[in-house]
Amino acid sequence: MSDILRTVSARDPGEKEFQQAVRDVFAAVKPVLDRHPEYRRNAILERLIEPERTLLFRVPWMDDHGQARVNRGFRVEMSSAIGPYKGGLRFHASVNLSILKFLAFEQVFKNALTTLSLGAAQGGADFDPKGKSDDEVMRFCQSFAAELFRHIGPDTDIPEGDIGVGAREIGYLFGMYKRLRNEFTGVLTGKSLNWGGSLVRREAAGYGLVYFAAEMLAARNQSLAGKVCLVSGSGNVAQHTVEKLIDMGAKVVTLSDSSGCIVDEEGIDRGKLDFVKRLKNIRRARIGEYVDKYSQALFVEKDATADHNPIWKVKAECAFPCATENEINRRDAENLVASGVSLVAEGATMPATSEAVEVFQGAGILFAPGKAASAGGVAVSGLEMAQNSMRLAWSREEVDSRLKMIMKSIHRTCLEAAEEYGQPGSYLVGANIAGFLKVVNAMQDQGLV
Ligand code: NDP
Ligand code: 2IT
Repeated sequence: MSDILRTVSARDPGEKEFQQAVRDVFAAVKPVLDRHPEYRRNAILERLIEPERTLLFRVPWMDDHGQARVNRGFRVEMSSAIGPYKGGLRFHASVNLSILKFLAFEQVFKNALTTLSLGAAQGGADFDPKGKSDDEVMRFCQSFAAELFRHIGPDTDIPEGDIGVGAREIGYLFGMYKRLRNEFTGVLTGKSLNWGGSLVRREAAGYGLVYFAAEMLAARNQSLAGKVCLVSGSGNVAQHTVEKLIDMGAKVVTLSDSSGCIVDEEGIDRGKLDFVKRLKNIRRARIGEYVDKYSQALFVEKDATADHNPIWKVKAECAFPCATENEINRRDAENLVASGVSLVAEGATMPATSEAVEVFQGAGILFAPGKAASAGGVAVSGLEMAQNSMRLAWSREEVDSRLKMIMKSIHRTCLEAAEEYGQPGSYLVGANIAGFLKVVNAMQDQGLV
């Protein structure tokens, strides 16, 4: 296995996020590799780390001042072993090939856990939607779709949103796809409800995360009721995590964005959450405005030079990181443990560094990796695809009950795989092994492709 890790760092030396994801997954699946020497002959690991196809393209667009601009667009089609390529599109200034390869690699195992037939991809652009007008966002999306359209399709590759891509962007991308192809198909998920979107898709990642955490606690005869919870981020996943935590009787005391975090010891109730939704989804403003409205709360500005994030020092019992990768480092993990947190469930993709995860394991914290705990989003994308193929729309109750069943099933699958491979109770090991086996078995069946 160390040969593979050396290959990754020699071939793609600058891709630190991708290397981190590969190292973490392969370390967790080591017991499977030991049992299956035949994987080596078939170059299973070598194939898993090489995307089936990587698209890199120019995205020219005109800003509101009549100035032409150029961004880089990407789509990393990682694996079609168990279904068509499926995964998000991220628009953020930090987007590069390493980040998209890591996200696409994680998506392989996450999608395998959903119980549905979904391959894996991830794409996006180094376009920063912050401060852009609606018209600029539309022109950018149209230019992006004018190239992406030739590579995607309802049975080939079905993108969805991720950071910086929500219903507005999916709408503009879909409009251009439809125009170029002259067909109305379920080629994108996360669509608005009146033209093919699924009920509960917007809520799915956050709701699913909370359903998963509730299962973890139920397995120990506990519940979320009355638990003090930390949530980071304030976008799609964070908002719906808070919403479901409130439903379950928990008390959420934090939120954040890239400018800092807010701490509200009284708890974020439904009214405050509605304010946050308007603030972030409509006005697209900064989280600090929360304290202008709710003056008992505290805003702590982000300090890029600090070695820790103050959000993870707030006293609580459960933590749900829902912003971005590597937002919890070793020091943050130690702070979480010291302040009494006993459950960490990842809503974001790889929010904890490898060192942070080691701290959680060492302290005996209940830890759920994002590929299991935040699989509810892509799972409901799969349900949106199913509804689109049938030209039907299921009720909210139908989709929500399927989501609950899927999260329960992922939870059970993780525990069974962990048990079988001698690490009972480890969601980290169980999630990686179960996802890995599903994909690798399909690869074995389909020959050397
Ligand atoms: P959104 O764009 O809706 O929200 C992202 C949030 O994270 C914002 O509050 C944003 O702050 C904050 N954020 C982004 N980058 C940084 C950064 N570098 N430092 C600090 N804060 C940051 O995205 P989502 O909620 O959709 O995605 C959040 C995470 O969840 C990602 O890791 C994504 O991969 C994962 N995920 C998403 C799913 C989905 O269906 N959308 C499903 C499963 C997982 P600001 O507003 O300042 O940019
Ligand atoms: O990280 C994720 O799972 C997503 N951004 C959602 C992907 C999808 O295709 O629904």
